[in-house]
Amino acid sequence: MSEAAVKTNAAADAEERELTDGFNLIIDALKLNGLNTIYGVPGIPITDFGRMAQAAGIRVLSFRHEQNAGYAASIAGFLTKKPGVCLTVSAPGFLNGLTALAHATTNCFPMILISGSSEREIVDLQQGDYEEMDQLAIAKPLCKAAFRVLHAADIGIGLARAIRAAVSGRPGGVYLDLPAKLFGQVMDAEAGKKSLVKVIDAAPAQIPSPESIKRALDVLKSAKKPLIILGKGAAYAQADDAIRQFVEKSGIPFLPMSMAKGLLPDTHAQCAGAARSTVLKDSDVVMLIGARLNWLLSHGKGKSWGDAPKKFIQIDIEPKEMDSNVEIVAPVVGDIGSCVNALLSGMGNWPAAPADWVGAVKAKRDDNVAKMAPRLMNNNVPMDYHGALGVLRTIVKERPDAILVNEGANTLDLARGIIDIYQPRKRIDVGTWGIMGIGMGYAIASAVETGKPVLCVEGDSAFGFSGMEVETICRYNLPVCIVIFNNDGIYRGTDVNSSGSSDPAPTVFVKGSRYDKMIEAFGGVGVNATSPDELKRAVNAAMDSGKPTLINAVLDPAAGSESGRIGNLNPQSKLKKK
Ligand code: ADP
Ligand code: TZD
Ligand code: MG
Repeated sequence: MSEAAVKTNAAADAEERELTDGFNLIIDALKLNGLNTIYGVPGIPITDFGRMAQAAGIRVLSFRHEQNAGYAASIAGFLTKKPGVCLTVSAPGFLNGLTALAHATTNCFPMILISGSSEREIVDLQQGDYEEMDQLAIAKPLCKAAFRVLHAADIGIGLARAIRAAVSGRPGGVYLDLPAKLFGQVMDAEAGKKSLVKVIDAAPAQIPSPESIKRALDVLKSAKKPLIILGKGAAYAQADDAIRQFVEKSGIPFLPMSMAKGLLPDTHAQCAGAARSTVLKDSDVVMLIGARLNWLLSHGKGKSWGDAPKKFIQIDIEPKEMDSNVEIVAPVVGDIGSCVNALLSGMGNWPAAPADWVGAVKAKRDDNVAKMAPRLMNNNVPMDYHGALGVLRTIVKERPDAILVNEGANTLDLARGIIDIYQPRKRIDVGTWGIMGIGMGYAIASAVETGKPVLCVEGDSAFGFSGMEVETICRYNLPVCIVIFNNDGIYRGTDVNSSGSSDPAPTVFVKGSRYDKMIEAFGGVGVNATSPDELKRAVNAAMDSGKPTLINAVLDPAAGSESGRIGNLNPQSKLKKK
């Protein structure tokens, strides 16, 4: 046969064989594993990938900034127990997404950041490719695992590894590096199909040892003043019924961490939310369920925990979490569903919780709630936090299935305490880092993943970090109502520049800003609310209509305090000039 004839035969063969490529294999691998939503920002080298994914039935939500897309993916992971997927371009897009990946890891949310990258040969020789960066190396210390796929035939395995790493054990963020060349790599379609992996049992149950369960129950039974603390790991676990049964059977007061609110309603007879300082100080045995003894719990020691000796029981999937801050006398390592069910089975005829303790906690709580009540009914103009939050508290009570997103300083701390939550995973907020900027990303993912209405309660500063995504909310016509607590600045709007120059002080913004006008630019509903009554009307109208709405709630600029409730963490100079 002549050389020309051989070539023609080979071409004919190739034509007959069905082919696939990197683009299609990534899409097929995602779909095979039930990852049907992508949050991202398009550009080289992933523009066509986004289009093709959309055409193939994946929901592709295009954001204005990768950080917001990343936060959306991270909370999608929290809400669904499947890794949220964020897709970015190389170097700058990747870096923008990286904050969210680190955030996901810190908060124990499963997420996969997929970034396109430039050519390895050029990156490794540092020859200056378009958006050149050694992304894999940079991602590694900031996430739970990081992988790169170089060959189309490895896409299936690469994604399987990413999914397992994200959701198994303690969940976290995973980086998946996809160089531009991979997308166009062609291979035989049949072989491609075979190379895909449907991950079986991605987060296997981790059964606690029977001894650890017995030890924990013995310690708990010995307590005179027991306390259960529920953390966002317990909310993530989706073992809602078992947790409720366990808490109720034990009769022990429980304290929900911010994002664990609603696992049992905040109005539950055993809820000690409004008696927080009392129960931390006076308890003698504390059982942590999916909550770490980090700064949010004052590391389990010091003034807020009082002088009385305490014993800690901790349930967590991560063995290394035990003894991280104080001694854990009864570590229970396993997934929360398995652990709590094992506790329930071992409880037998559980004695009633000590009545004097339960009574004392309830009395303190009822007293605090009663003291707060009149402040929440005030109709002051300009509004203060309590007047505005009193209104929102009632609205959430009447609409318990709405998801509340919350960020800010005073806006966060006061809303967390005042707005009762009635169902699991209905309150999402700044999390472990106390981060500003989660607002719009969280709102978008909540609406997309759950189909429920979303209420965002945002400080004016907090909102600014993700504010441009109101266009995204309008574009996808999501049922999101944003309320901005506008006090003209960070903590307060009253700071003055003591230098005598005309610059404003670092913590204040333009006075009398009208954030409501922002959403009007994109066809959403904007409302300026100056009193609790106006606020109430506007929020109810937004929640009824489901239309994207932004309410500028005009607050007294002097109403807040420096750093909200965590002013004690804020170093302040005693030498500063007045
Ligand atoms: P919070 O901020 O609400 O106090 P943290 O984020 O500090 O909560 O703690 C959550 C804990 O829950 C982490 O230590 C994490 O390992 C753990 N966790 C997450 N998911 C599970 C699960 N399914 N089973 C057991 N523990 C879990
Ligand atoms: N940047 C990031 C990413 N996270 C942060 N937490 C901060 C900066 C610092 N910071 C806070 O801790 S709260 C806050 C900032 C900038 C804003 C508080 O102002 P606000 O809320 O308007 O959102 P209030 O109601 O005025 O207190
Ligand atoms: Mg403010």
